[in-house]
Amino acid sequence: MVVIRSLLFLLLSLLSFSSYARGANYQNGPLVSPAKLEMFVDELPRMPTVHGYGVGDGGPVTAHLTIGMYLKTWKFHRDLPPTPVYAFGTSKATATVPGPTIESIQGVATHITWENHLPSRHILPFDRTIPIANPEGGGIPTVVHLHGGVHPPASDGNSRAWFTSGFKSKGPTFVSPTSVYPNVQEPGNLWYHDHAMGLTRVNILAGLLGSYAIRNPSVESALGLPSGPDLDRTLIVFDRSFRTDGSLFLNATGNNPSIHPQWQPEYFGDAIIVNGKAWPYLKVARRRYRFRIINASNARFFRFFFDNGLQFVHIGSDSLYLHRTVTSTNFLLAPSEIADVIVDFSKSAKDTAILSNNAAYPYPSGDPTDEFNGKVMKFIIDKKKAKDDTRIPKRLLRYPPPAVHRAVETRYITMYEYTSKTDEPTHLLLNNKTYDDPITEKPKSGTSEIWHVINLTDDNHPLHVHLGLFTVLDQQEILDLDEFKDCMEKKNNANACRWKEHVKRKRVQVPKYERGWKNVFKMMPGYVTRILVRFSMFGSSDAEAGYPFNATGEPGYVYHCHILDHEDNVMMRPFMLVP
Ligand SMILES: *[C@@H]1O[C@H](CO)[C@@H](O)[C@H](O)[C@H]1NC(C)=O
Ligand SMILES: *[C@@H]1O[C@H](CO)[C@@H](O)[C@H](O)[C@H]1NC(C)=O
Ligand SMILES: *[C@@H]1O[C@H](CO)[C@@H](O)[C@H](O)[C@H]1NC(C)=O
Ligand SMILES: *[C@@H]1O[C@H](CO)[C@@H](O)[C@H](O)[C@H]1NC(C)=O
Ligand SMILES: CC(=O)N[C@H]1CO[C@H](CO)[C@@H](O)[C@@H]1O
Ligand SMILES: [Cu+2]
Repeated sequence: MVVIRSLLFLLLSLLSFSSYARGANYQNGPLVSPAKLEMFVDELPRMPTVHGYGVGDGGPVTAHLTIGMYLKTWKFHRDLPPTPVYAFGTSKATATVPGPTIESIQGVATHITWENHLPSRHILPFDRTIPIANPEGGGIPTVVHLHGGVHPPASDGNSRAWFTSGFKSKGPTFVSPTSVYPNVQEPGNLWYHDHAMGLTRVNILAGLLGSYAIRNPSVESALGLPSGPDLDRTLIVFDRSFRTDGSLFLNATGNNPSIHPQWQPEYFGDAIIVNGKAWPYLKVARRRYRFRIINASNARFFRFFFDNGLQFVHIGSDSLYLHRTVTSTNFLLAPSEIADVIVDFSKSAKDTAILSNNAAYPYPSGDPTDEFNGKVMKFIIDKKKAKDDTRIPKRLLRYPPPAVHRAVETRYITMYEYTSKTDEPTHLLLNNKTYDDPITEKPKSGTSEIWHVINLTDDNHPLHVHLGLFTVLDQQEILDLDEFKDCMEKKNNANACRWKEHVKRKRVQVPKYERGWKNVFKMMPGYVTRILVRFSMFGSSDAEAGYPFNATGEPGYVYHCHILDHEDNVMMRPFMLVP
């Protein structure tokens, strides 16, 4: 039996690592121990800024940008050899990891032509047995999604709209290399990243991500917050492991190698990287700063806190401002969530502040953090107090509250994890459906819906809905979980399994800093989380307004778990808006 299994594994491995899948020499050399990388020796980089608008006579005008994806090397730490990465940039010479920060202006469209310049061998191992983009002509499929963006379906970076270098091969839903981002939505924080079918986790691990901000200069300057390139900083946080030759390490062996030769349910890296440097430092003045913190980890949650008790004043969550500021001493950020906070270093008794992390991994029931992944970066605070004429207003920007009575549809989204005989996860699905199963969610454009997200797994899954915005209404713990789970595994129907009789009356509220409109939320295991999703713009007063572009039609949008390893295999479903 063992022999047969080994033979089968060998055969599958050979099949799965066919010539183009097999990187030249990844996986060489032992892993770098995080203890070998001295912390706080590299300065926090500022990624290049690219303006998503041009200057016209009457003010900003639409810009047409070209951003490429390049194979190059990147220094993640003073003592690490250069690491082969995939980097976004306006040229190979200027490409960075993370990519350039794109700054757009509300109401002024940005057109971006995304170009793939990647040679055909991937720098990381990947799995060909999960649903995956499979180019006939070889090459590395990529497609860019602007996370948090409100844009037409053809510009959504649909997972099957991938393309390879020189557009030699294109996925079935590919329409155009140019995406149109109307920037009609509210000012706030977005990020762009690869979204190719079955390759998202490896392409992002390789470096294909960057931040994107939409600004409304007049509305935002009236708030009086810290602003300008020195005081308003974006921190893109992710975790990576390295080999001693500098290469990125991703385990080439799956947790169920006889089923999926390479896929593992969660990637965790040993080093915490901020703006492309492992545990960097930043010298700051003794005053207020604004930090837009993007969690771009594959699977690591972060619970951020300062070692010296400094507080965070939350002003935004995901892509929107909060209505009121919320102060916290620590907060939890799931993959792909964005926190927008003010930190006042004048309140620090010490001259240093270490941004730290204590989220178990996998969250919430995995290993505790250690001395390495428990630290993120260090702020070195100037001794003398700086002049500071910024302020933190109690009220920020107000958007309509969720109008539950206006919701036109109720849906149930159940999260299932499937395991092998040895109890190792093999794949995860939403509503027991694969990506290829026919579309079941067809919301009416310009309306709101109530979704009940039922998490029947042991993990916390950050659910992300493209295009829409949602507010978490409440979370109810499931009682008699085993009985309910049993029923769901037989019937896959929340009403038939009488879910209402299986939840605690007590409704658990979400933290105040997450009560605004969001595009990702952490779905607690063993809970039913109710969200109000709006597929509409904010109209005048509380009314819902339609999109100022055609949001219906092919290829539609998707909703998915933002743990990238889950999204790829295949916790992602399409949805289509209808008129
Ligand atoms: C890679 O994954 C396999 C299967 O889960 C495991 O046995 C092995 O220890 C992992 N290798 C490393 C270096 O983590
Ligand atoms: C980042 O997001 C991942 C995936 O959702 C999550 O596991 C991790 O805890 C988050 N990290 C931070 C720092 O928020
Ligand atoms: C889940 O999907 C599988 C594969 O399509 C099917 O065999 C099974 O009956 C489904 N389970 C439920 C409860 O619908
Ligand atoms: C929107 O696009 C779809 C698909 O391309 C098309 O069928 C439909 O007619 C369009 N609707 C409008 C109002 O243009
Ligand atoms: C059905 C199921 O797997 N439920 C899990 C939900 O989350 C709790 C807390 O993590 C677990 O204990 C349950 O097993
Ligand atoms: Cu997940």
